[in-house]
Amino acid sequence: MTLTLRSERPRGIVAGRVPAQPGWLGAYRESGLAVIPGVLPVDRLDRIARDMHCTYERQLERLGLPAAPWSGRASLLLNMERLLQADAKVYLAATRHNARLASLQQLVVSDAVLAIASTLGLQATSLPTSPVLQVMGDTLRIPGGYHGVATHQDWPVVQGSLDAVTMWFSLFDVTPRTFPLQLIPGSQRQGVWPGKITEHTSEVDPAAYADSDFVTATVSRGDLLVFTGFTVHRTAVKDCAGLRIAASMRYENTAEPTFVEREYPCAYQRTVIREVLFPGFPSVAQVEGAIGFGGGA
Ligand SMILES: O=C(O)CCC(=O)C(=O)O
Repeated sequence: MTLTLRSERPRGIVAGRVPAQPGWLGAYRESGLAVIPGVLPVDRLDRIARDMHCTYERQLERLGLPAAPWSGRASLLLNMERLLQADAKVYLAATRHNARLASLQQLVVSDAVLAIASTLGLQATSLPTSPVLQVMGDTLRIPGGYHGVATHQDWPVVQGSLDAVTMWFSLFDVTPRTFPLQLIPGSQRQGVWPGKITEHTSEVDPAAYADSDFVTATVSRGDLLVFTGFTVHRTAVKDCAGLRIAASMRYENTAEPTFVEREYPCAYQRTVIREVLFPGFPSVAQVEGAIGFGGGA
């Protein structure tokens, strides 16, 4: 049985603005996690969901399959399911692409979000990597693929500033039945927990915790979940169904003394493929079709 962490939305909260005296700061310091109510503008979340929908819709059209027009979360899920059934490889490529959407990237570095990082004590906030898109759906399981992240901490995966913050942006309401995150309050106080590096993460030894140690974070649309790099957490999967899409993002403190001393390590590396991906592509006509050459010389 896990407790449920609910965000209470105080009166007068305006999306996109961080209050001068945030009530969540004490919770974050104490338990290593907090839900910040109503800070993300819902129209921005809608824009991201619509852009994601566009990605799946274009691919379905390309494959000659019917695509549902945008009408909210249900249409997005329907198109995701259709594409996954038609071609799992294309579905995965589309989902990876969605993590690169400008609308998503804009949200995670929006003024309100960076103000939260600064309220949490980060100076000259830096980003070790781009947002990681976490798609969970009982009808979107990929055989042999990941379905939820096992119990872990984020700091060992990044190894940057000790006071790094993870922020978790959900596009829709998250209930205890729609794949919420579960976290262990106060777990940051033990530093790095015993565990091992796995393919997807750095997994905490199951002997180190009990199910009853976790709280379930339910979030309303527009709320933001924040937690420390040492907060133990996992994806709740049991008895869950429907679609949940969240992006998680890490923020680091350029001024954290051990980060400075260690000369800014970053376990995430960017790789660039130098080979030509599609030999012979594009023809001049294709370039002209895409960008137009206008009337001039
Ligand atoms: O969203 C999820 O299910 C997992 C997210 C997570 O554990 C992380 O970003 O570290």
